[in-house]
Amino acid sequence: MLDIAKIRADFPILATEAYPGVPLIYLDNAASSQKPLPVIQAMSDYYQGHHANVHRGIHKLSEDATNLYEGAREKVARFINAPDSSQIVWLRNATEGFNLVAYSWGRANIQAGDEILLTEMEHHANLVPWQILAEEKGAALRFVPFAADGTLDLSNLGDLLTEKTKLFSFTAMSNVFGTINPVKELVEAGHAVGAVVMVDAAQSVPHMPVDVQALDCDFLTFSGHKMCGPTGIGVLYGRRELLEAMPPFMGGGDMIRRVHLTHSSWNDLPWKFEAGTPSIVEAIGLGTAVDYLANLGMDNIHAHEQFITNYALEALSEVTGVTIYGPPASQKGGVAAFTIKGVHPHDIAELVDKDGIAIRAGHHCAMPLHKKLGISATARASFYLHTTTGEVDKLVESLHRVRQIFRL
Ligand code: C6P
Repeated sequence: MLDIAKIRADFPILATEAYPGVPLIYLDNAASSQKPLPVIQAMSDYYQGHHANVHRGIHKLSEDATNLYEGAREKVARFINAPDSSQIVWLRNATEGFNLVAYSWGRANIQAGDEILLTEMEHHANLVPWQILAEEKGAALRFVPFAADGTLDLSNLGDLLTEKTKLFSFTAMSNVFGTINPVKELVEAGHAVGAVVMVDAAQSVPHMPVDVQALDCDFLTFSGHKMCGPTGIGVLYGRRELLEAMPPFMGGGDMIRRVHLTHSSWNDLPWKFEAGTPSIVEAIGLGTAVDYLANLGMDNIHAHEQFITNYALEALSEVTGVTIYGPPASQKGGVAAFTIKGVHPHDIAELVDKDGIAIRAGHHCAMPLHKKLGISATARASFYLHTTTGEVDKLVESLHRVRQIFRL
């Protein structure tokens, strides 16, 4: 069990006010999480006492910075049980993970007539890079549909996954439905037809234990800012043989071994994919964030979020005219996307904001998902390790007021 009051004291922003006299209630954790003091402190300490460029300096400060930066990579490798930290590539965010794989692996391996299998519940980050690749190469995109309850309909998976499928990429957890997908089963199905399998872990690594060796996936990507870390840092995990065979994504300093005027050779993994001065303090901040989360226990965090989600789904369902999207709490992470009959989701978000409650409204970068539901937008409350039932109660009270304002 987590000590939620103690955890909340670690997040300075949770004690602030959205408006004078109106305490902040932050229920937009799926968009970006808030940062605990140890992360803020580690980043401040680094700038106050250790900053220099990494991998370049002969001086002590640069060595210190390099050790902190590479030490953070090792922490992240341990956090997702990667076999080796050289398989952890630093990026800006999960979006860059898909773009890196699409440009580097995709351009070398996808040909006309090949198929790329995705699902209908993907975030744009796991759609658009493959659309660009498929168009360039003359490959086809296929989609695993979702059922009315927001879970994947796997009944036709055998027809969708064929020897033509070169890549299967899907989300471990939907950022709209909250559905937790059967990742291991899907990886096995992809491998059975010889496909390379990529996992969008942007909403899973921050919220539940993830073990890349147990999942046996080929690529997995996530963002630091959704898991108590800073913005500007993300991670691509890759299977060693694949990363080694892939050409670089971007060229420049640090990613090379030798440079001649007309050609160059590449650095070892993971630096082959890290051109230019990297996000040093951000990597260090993420290293501290994974220490913070691991110390609390990802199982405990997941259990707390399931408890809150269960509570929230029950409480929200009592609001007249509400529709909640996605499966029951037992099958989903800490996300509740909903609409209220007669009120646009943007109006819901704007009105609850007056009560200090931050939720998101819109398509949540999942336009095709909303199109299939026949709606343009949902309101979405999303929870994290510090969310309380009291905060959910405030949201529900505020939604009753929204209905009154609209005279419903
Ligand atoms: N979803 C949300 O409010 P970036 O922007 O690269 O850090 O993460 C992209 C991304 C990829 N996959 C999933 C499942 C995601 O949820 C996200 C980010 C945020 O739902 C911002 S749009």
